[in-house]
Amino acid sequence: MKVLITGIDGYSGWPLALHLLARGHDVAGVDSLVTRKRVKEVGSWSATPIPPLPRRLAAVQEVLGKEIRFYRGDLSDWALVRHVLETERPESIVHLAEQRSAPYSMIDVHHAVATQVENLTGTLHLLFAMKEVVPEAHLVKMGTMGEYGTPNTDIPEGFFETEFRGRKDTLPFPRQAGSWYHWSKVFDSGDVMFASKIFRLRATDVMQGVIYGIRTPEITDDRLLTRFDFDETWGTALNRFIAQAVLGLPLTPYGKGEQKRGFIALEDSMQSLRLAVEHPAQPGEYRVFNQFDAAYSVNELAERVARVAADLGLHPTIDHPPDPRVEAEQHYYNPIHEHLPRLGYQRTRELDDVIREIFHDLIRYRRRLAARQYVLAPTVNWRLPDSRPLLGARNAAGAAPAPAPAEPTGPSSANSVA
Ligand code: USQ
Repeated sequence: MKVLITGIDGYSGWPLALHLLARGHDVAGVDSLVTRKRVKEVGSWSATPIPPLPRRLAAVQEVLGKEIRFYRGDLSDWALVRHVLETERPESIVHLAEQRSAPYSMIDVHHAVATQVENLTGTLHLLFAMKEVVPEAHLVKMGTMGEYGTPNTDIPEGFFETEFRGRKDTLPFPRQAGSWYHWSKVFDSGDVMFASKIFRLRATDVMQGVIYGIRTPEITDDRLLTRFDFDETWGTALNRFIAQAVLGLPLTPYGKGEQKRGFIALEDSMQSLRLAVEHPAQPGEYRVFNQFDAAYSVNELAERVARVAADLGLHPTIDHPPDPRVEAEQHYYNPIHEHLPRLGYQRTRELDDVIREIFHDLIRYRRRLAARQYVLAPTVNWRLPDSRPLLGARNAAGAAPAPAPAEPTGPSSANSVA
């Protein structure tokens, strides 16, 4: 199948391209490379060294013997979006090109606005371009489980049956997002649902849980590694906890640590996106998949990381910094996730095995973590606007960091855990 991936240079976009190529799909991608810039903006870098895009593409050619057609540009550019769709005429579009960080969107008014304008504009451009150029194509849109928030009821897959004053209907389940980023995804979902109705587009909205992991089977060469963020803004909980353990820093479940989320391994997330691509929605159909394997509290994650770390001879402690976010620190959480298994989805990775795998890689790249250690502390506070005055220029204590050493691109020596 001809698949276009928007956001192909990102954490999920890159391994998805490799996964689809390995299964015989034809892959093209578009990306503005803005995540690379934004990670620099907060003073960080990927723990795994990511080659410049042309070298990444050359590595795909050399290692996998496959070609990815690449377009550099931003989905805010209507002419570019039309051009890519007219040139590629994809059968399926996996839309990942959005600002993906909740803390980044909470930094100040400018980051909130940039997040919402960018995410909504890109999606609207894609929807209109699909209508004009490839109305038969299927859109697989990356949403987020965080759109639902943490209601005190089970969470259905997008829609639920309800009765009010004696009348029944099937309606979208209420959304109660917890950041400007998560709200941008809610608004996007509304736009995709509406466009599928009026333009009769095929659409799947994937409510993605928190993804963890560093490797997929197609990553057989260091040049094919995906990015791995560990800073407060771009790194997600489990990935950050492992980076903290490698550096001998306390793990940081925020507040009481009983906030639960749905989690899925990177490799299984790729499997589920492929299944969505290979089983398109019907014309005019807007369907919603909840995409995660199991729910864990952040305390459980920290404890599991600490156990695996102990097996590796590390002895991390667990700290509970005050929660910088406005979120329930203890709550009911039981989302339903049945649609993907009906398409054949099966979990293949166990949490502890992936934690071990991430440790293995992060120990190799310990020097890169150590050189950016100051980005780990939480400084973006949901309650205080403009809580982080100078991105990338201050450490947690408010002092400017020492000038950054040159970026080490090779792994540290294998046993440099201390
Ligand atoms: N958390 C900690 N300690 C940390 C970092 C995070 O306790 O050091 C907590 C947060 O307070 C939150 C939970 O871990 O309760 C998850 O936070 P996260 O940073 O791992 O993930 P989140 O901000 O929710 O966003 C991530 C991705 C986003 C995706 C979302 C899926 O960055 O793109 O949409 O996961 S979900 O969480 O289901 O909405």
